[in-house]
Amino acid sequence: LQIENALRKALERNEFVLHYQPIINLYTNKVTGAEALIRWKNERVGFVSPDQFIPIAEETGLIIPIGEWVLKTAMLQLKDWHENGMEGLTMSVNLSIRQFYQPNLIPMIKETLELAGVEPRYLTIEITESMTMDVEKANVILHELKGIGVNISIDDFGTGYSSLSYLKRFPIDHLKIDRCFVKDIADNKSDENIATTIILMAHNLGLSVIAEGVETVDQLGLLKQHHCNQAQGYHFSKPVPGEEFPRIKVPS
Ligand code: G
Ligand code: G
Ligand code: MN
Ligand code: NA
Repeated sequence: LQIENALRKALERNEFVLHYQPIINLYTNKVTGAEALIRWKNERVGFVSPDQFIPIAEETGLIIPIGEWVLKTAMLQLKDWHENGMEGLTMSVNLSIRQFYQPNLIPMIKETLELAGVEPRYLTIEITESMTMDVEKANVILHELKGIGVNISIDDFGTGYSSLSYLKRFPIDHLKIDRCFVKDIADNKSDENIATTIILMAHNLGLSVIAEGVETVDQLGLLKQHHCNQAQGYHFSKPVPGEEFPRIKVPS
């Protein structure tokens, strides 16, 4: 309850900040995107991880204004980067389930893109498998999102409820392999097989693949060998404040 009360005041007190983690194209070794990740620092409860407060924000409905703040902040940051040497960079923003099913979602995204002056093709919306339990409703929303021109990623792929049939039906652009499948790919043959099977399946469905949680050169080597398209993880960079992002150097 202490956290809930603090969370209610966090927006007006400017206690949220976004950090950005680079997404690297494995064919060019260049940063092609950023994922926006929210951080909260409260003077009384201290630093709180999104794993802790996003669920509370969901329950209380506070996720709606917080989510709008995230999108607006990320799009204004992206506009600034586009105007300062990072043309073509894309921005990925995580949606939570309540946001996804909120009736105002599509107009809110359109208005935010217009306000920031960012073209929809530079925005990627990340959703998780578990948000698509209501397959019919999810399919309608995903088509509306595609209709305004944004890209869609399935985040944490492989960890949630999985019906492979929806992958074919949904208008998805990218599949993000959850970091638990990346962790042991270089040490464990069956984990390597799982990751490579996900990549093959995604490619057969016309999706590009992003590996999450890449921490070592060995993991990266295997992912490249199996034609994974993009990657993110501590090997390249942890999520950093906006000021630091343009200075990130990609290790080769
Ligand atoms: O960055 P890590 O930074 O600790 O993020 C932990 C979890 O919180 C991840 O599952 C991530 O997707 C989620 N998360 C981070 N930022 C946001 C956000 O802006 N909105 C939502 N809905 N989830 C977020
Ligand atoms: O669920 P989602 O993929 O949006 O969450 C991203 C989370 O993964 C964030 O908490 C981010 O800080 C974390 N993360 C990013 N790269 C790595 C990595 O290389 N290793 C680990 N352990 N976590 C990572
Ligand atoms: Mn994500
Ligand atoms: Na993930």
